[in-house]
This record gives sequence, C-alpha cells and structure tokens, in this order.
Amino acid sequence: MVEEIKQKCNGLELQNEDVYMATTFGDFIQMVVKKSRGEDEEELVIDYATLHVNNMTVKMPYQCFINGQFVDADNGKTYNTINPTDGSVISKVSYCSVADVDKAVAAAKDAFENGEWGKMNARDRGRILYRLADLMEEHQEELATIESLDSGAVYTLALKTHIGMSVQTFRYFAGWCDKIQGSTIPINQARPNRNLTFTKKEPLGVCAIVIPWNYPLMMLAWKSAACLAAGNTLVLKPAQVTPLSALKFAELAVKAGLPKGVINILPGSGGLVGQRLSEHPDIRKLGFTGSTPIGKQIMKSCAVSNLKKVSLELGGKSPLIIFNDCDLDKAVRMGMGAVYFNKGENCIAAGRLFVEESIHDEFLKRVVDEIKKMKIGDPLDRSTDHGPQNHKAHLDKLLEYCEIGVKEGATLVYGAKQVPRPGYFMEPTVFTDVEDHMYLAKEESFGPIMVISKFKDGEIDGVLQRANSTNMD
Ligand code: TAP
Repeated sequence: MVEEIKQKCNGLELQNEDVYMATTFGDFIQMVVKKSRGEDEEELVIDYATLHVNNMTVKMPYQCFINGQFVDADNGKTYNTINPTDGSVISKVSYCSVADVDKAVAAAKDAFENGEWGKMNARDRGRILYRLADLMEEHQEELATIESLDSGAVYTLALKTHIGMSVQTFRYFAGWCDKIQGSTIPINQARPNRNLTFTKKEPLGVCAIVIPWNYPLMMLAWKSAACLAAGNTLVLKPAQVTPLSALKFAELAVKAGLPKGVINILPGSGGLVGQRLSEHPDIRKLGFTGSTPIGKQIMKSCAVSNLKKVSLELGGKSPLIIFNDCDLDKAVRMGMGAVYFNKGENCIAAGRLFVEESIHDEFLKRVVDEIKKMKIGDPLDRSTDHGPQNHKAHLDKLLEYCEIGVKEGATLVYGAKQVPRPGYFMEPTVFTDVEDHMYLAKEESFGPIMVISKFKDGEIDGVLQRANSTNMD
C-alpha cells in the first residue's frame, strides 16, 4: 500500500519511520496528507551571527536551543563570546537562567516520555544519528572555523581532531543503537539448569551534560553520542567561553531529524545553569568533564538532590618518563607533542616529564631549539603551530603558575611570558629542576608548560614511585 500511495501521489517521499511512527490508519492518512502539502516539517527560525572569514561565510546561531527552537533567554540577558586571537567580540550569546533550565528539562522529559524518540525503533534512531554525523562532516569546515574563532584551536588541528573525531564519535555510536543488549543469566547451579533470568537495557530518561572549553565540540560528542544512542534525551551546558559550536550542532541536529526536545543547549554560567542541572529532580544522570573541585561539588549536589547517577572526567597530572637509551629525536618530538598539543589545553597532556640525568641537557637543548622554530600566530593561518590560549582568565592563570614556579626555585629555561601581540598568546614554556614538593610538580597547568624533573641514571624504581605519587584531590 505504501508503494501504491507513493506512486499515486506523484513520487511523495515516505520513509520506513513514517510508517512505523503512524501506528493507526488514521495517523498514517494524516501524515500522508500533511506530507503531500509540504506541512510535515516545522520551520526552524534562526537569527544567525554571520561572519565572512577563512574564505567562507560562517553562520552561527547564538540563542539558547530549547524544545527544537532557538529562543532568547527567559530574562533576555546576553553576554559576549570573545575571539582569543585578538580579543574582539565574535557574537553576543544568550545567557540562560534557572528558568531556562527548567523549561529545557521539561521539554527533554516530554520528548522522552511522550515524543517519537522513545517510541522509535533503535535502527531508525541509528539512522538519524548517522545522518547527523554526515551533516557534521558536510559542515566540517564551518564547524572548524567556529572552533578556531571561539577557542583559538589551530584550524588544521580543529578540522582533523576537534571536528573529525566528533564526526567519528557520532558515527561510531550510531552503529551501537540497535546493538544495546542485555544478558541471559543462569540462576540455578543445579543440573539440569533450566532456570534463566534476563536483563533488558532501557534508557534512563533526561540526562544533563556539562562540558569544558578545551575541545568544545569533541567534549559534546564524547558525552552526547552514547547518551542519544541509548535513547535518552539531553540538556547540555557548554562552557561559557566556547558556546558556538554546540549551538551550530543543535542546528544540524534539527536538520538530521532529531525530534524536538531530544537535544537542548543552554549557554550560560556553571554556577547557575550547571548547578541547577546537578540539583534538578527530573534529571536522571549527569555527565561532567572539567576540574576536580567542580566535579566534587557536582557529585555532592547530584547525591543530595535525587541521587542521580553521575560520571566525572576530571583533572590529571600524567607523567612521561624518558630513559637514556631512547631515540632522542623521537623522544623530543613526542615530549613536545605531549605538552604543546592544542596549546597544552589537553586533558591527556604530559603534566610532568622525568628525564634521565645523562641525556637531560641534550634533551633540553633540542626542545628549546624546536620551540624556537614553532610559528605562533593566527590559528586560521595554515602554517601556524601554536595559537592563542582559550581565554584571558586562563592565560592569566598560566602566567601566575609560572611565577609560582620561579618563586619556588624551579629553573625557567624558556618562555613564561605573554607574546607581545594582540590576543591571549603565551610562549611555549620550559621549566627544569622541578622538585617533587613544588607546586609545578603537583598541579596541572592545562597550558603549554613543560615541567621537567631529572632522575639519576638507572634509578628505575625511584622514578616510578615519583611518577605515581600524584594525588589529584
Ligand atoms: P571547570 O571550571 O570545572 O568547568 C567545566 C564546566 O563546568 C564548565 O561548563 C563550567 O561552567 C561548569 N561549572 C562550573 N561551576 C559549576 C557548578 N557549580 N556546577 C555545575 N557546573 C559548573 O573546568 P575548566 O576550568 O573549564 O576546565 C579545565 C579543567 O577540566 C582542567 O582541570 C582539566 O583537567 C579538566 N578537563 C578534563 C578532561 C578530561 S577528559 N578528564 C577534559 C577537559 C578538561 P563555566 O563555563 O561557567 O565555567
């Protein structure tokens, strides 16, 4: 019958999901009539901030995204998001309030309990997520440009890593939608064993996601893709300083066919929006990436409010140990990549390098030689190696981190200064002679600061103990 209708209605496009979603004949006929009139899609109205930059026109939504619509914040407030390359304003952005959180959570709850997402066949859900990944890929240059403007990521890296890995993450999890299975478990040890129980995995409901500013779209992808694949709905708060790629993502999600209310994006402050999310009684789970102190606070609020589930990805201080029998060129290359990748704003950065004494001086010399070759500049320039730090407060924190290092007696070998040009650029920095009790040895900088400690030749047990003795509390 479907094929007959398609033929009689002049090639009207009908998808499998249109048929499955219309569970009675009456619904089906209504859907066919609406489609033939072109009324089936609600028009998405977007008031873009538009920029002509990087040889393209970049169109950026800047309002909150609630229940499938871009809308102003409840109280009409906005703030400016800043380009760290020159300190200019990229766009105003809606500054969400607690009332916006409540609206977004209500929309996500309704979408979960009454909307199409909850009823949809898992394979159709996967198809929508594949479509979303394809749309992200189609818009990868625009997304990477937005990421460069808003977070200072070097464009070539943004294209491959920030955006490329986000696309791959959605594609990967799209494939999971129809493979989320429970187990069949024997419950009686006696023979013959004919008693079984089974588990069936169900989505939780409304999930909240709170993310940091270092890889804005990738952090969104890592947390959201699995959440959506499992059939949940979500309310996401991007970092206040990097909201633009998340809002562009919302636009693409509508184009991909995600039903209204399934994704809601709330730019605004952690203290207001993030805190309300962790306290909200209708949220069943919160996923957070960010600093350890805020993670602790969130875990507490999640417990006190409604014992919601919580997952935290927090700070770190990973060691990298370089022994004297290494290939020194390779060690220098890897050591520098581990510290200076994405201007050091990297949760898997090497927080501390231990270098065996007999190669220490040569290692140091080669690192400094290589730093001098790095091109610092506009992240949209394809030859740039090192862009600006993400935002001014972060640059100030990094400079203060270096001051503490000098005061405590670590040897400053290179950098520790702001680059004398507009924007928030910091020289790639190297400290050595860092002792275990020092601030630099214990605290994560989250910036382009190499922290080196020597160890005596052959003292393997000693260096392993030192490398493991960090306590991120
Ligand atoms: P945070 O200050 O913890 O901010 C992360 C997010 O939490 C932001 O969206 C922030 O909002 C929000 N937030 C702040 N206070 C909150 C509250 N009371 N309740 C709920 N949300 C709140 O971290 P950061 O300084 O942006 O990011 C750097 C840190 O993140 C580093 O320590 C780094 O180690 C860690 N990090 C870890 C990873 C992984 S994978 N483990 C990845 C990236 C970063 P605002 O935008 O208003 O500040």
